[in-house]
Amino acid sequence: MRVAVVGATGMVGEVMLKVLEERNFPVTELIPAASVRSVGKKVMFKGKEVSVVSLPDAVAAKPDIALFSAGGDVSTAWAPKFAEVGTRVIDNSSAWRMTEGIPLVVPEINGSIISEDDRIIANPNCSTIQLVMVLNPLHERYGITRVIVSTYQSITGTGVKAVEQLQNEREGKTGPMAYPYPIDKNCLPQCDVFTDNGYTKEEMKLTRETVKILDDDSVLVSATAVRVPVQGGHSESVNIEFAEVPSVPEIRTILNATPGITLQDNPDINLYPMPRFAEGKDDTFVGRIRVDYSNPRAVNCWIVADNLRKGAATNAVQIAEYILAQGW
Ligand code: 2RA
Repeated sequence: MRVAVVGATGMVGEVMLKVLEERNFPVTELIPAASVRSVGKKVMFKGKEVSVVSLPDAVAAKPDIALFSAGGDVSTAWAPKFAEVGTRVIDNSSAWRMTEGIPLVVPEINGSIISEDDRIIANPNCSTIQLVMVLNPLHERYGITRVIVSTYQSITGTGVKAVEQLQNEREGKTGPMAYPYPIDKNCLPQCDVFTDNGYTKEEMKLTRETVKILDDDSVLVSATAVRVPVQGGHSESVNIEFAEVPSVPEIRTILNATPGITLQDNPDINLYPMPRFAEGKDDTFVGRIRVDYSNPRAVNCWIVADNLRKGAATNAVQIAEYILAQGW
């Protein structure tokens, strides 16, 4: 398949190339595309240097699939142009996620909503993906009524500028700021910008995308998104309320049997998920599952995943694999 990676020189774009290689996706021609300032740069793919091309040239190449991770403005402007030449676009930006008729997909959960006619498929937000990976099997078993989630998000979710800010702060240097405040030895209760309702865009993504993916607008979601000086992945403390009193042992059994989830839950040996050990892996890790003694119909848990992999690149490639498997 001819595969374009739009934003190939960015943090997620580079992981997309790595995941395509690792999973041996049948790429017959790679078309790395980026902004004008990156045209001519080289990316490595399968041991060979490939030149980055402009977006118009990438459209002209009529790729079968285009993986996008170049920001919402580029997706808004260019995804339709690729779609017009028959390309199936898998977009990692937030541009199309809540658009009526655009599938918002975590393949393990709702891959089947993708139809042969779909030309733009939205990849959910990283903190949403790891959350719904755990919520979905439990929603199917018990019915979820309410979710309260607090995230502890890696600076890699912001990008290279944030990684450089943390590095500079730790080395006692000044430099460009990705955040309004220092991030080292600090936590910022702000991921992305604030909206008019007092919540950040990240918190509203978690709230709205979760309901769309579970396809159940009766599920109530309340989110607080926090940026922490961590690089391996996002962590989430989640309180899940069900329509009936759940069984923690059964919840553990269900999650342990769910593809894409690794259960790490044994307080006796201090076993629980951590971003440092989730980094570079594709599973969603869950632990600290315990009864909420303030509400018999609720449990608490802790969810961790590499936000650049399952939270972005790997989920996008898995969508491409799903499409490939349909033989369209
Ligand atoms: C973040 N989820 O972590 C957002 C975008 N990657 O900043």
